[in-house]
Amino acid sequence: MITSAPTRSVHDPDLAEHYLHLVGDGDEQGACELALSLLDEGVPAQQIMVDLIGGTQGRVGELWATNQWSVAREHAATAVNERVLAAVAGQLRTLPRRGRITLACVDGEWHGLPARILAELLRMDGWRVDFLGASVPGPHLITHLHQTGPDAVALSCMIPTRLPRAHAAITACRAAGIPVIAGGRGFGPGSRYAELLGADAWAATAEEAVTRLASAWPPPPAPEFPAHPADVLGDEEYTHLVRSRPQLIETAMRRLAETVPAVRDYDEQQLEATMEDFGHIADFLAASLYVGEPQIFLDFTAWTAGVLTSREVPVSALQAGLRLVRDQLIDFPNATATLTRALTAL
Ligand code: B12
Repeated sequence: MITSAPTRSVHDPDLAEHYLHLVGDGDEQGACELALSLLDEGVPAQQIMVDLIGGTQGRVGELWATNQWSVAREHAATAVNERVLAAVAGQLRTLPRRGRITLACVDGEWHGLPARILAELLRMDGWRVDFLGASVPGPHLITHLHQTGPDAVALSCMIPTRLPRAHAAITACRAAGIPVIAGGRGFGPGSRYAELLGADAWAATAEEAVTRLASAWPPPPAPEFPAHPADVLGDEEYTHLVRSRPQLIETAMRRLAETVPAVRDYDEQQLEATMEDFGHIADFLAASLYVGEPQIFLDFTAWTAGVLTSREVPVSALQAGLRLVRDQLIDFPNATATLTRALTAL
């Protein structure tokens, strides 16, 4: 029985640093012990999950992005964080007293931990949660809904490239008569694209989602919007870009080798990474056209420039790549204008 206030706080920078060190060292046992001792002391489980585990996960990714940690170290640290989350959740006993909720990451969305944190917070608040995990294809999600009949679907989208798939999932859930709460950074600042894509509700954080679902659920039916999605979203330019993606990348790779001779000496791994980068350019541009928000693409290019710089790749390489893509899209004014804005900003 805890009688006094906890002596430690997850907001203490030294404690956060110590936990990051354990996670970065792959010290699963040490990290679990620290988190469980905080829980024993009376630190609320929500704080451990959101602030300590979630906050550390953000730092792990930043260390990867700035090339201070390898992908392998990031993956190992993410695995430790997932394990700690499960260990803390395993200590809690709550009986379902609200409804049933399905929680899934949209198709192609591999950032699974933020949704997992939300799942645990909802369980603690008395929901029966069906957590479907990362990258759930739309048709499988709908089959699951028909089998379980939940009161709500919570959809997580952390990268805007998945917004078209998120839109398809939201539309299908609503057609099945189940209201959708959307969240995750992919839905933009203040979850602004969630509303545009027809979600019934949205929340910026897991705590906000818990409050929203506890106080006013189900929400009043949202107006059917857009009445004819194809008229507003996913216009001709988006459709062209998605259809021509393989050809666009292939041509850009060929022309890159012609204009930057060093590319001819790339090994297989470097060629693969370059192709992947062209894929990201195409995907972020497509999402930007789909939603009609150039900012999605500008954020992506600014972030990519930072990632490349910390790996000693000159920004001129990204600029060359953007020009090679733009050259192939001259008949598409929105795509061209967005690429030009990104080039100017770089
Ligand atoms: C760790 C990480 C990764 C790991 C993921 C490991 C894993 N298994 O989860 C790896 C290295 C694999 C990765 C890969 C990529 N990543 Co990444 N990643 C991150 C990072 C650093 C942390 C993500 C995280 O877990 N945060 C911790 C959580 C707890 O934070 P949070 O967002 O506050 O979470 C809350 C809310 O989002 C909300 N929430 C989440 N889901 C839901 C759902 C509902 C319904 C509700 C209501 C609320 C809600 O509740 C959460 C808890 O409060 C972020 C940047 C960041 N600082 O967050 C980038 C980030 C998400 N990644 C990004 C990118 C670009 C990528 C890649 C494309 C990189 C690449 N070039 O390959 C790939 C794409 C992979 C894919 N297809 O999904 C970008 C997204 C771009 C953008 N928004 O414009 C980000 C934002 C980095 C950036 N630009 O600064 N990534």
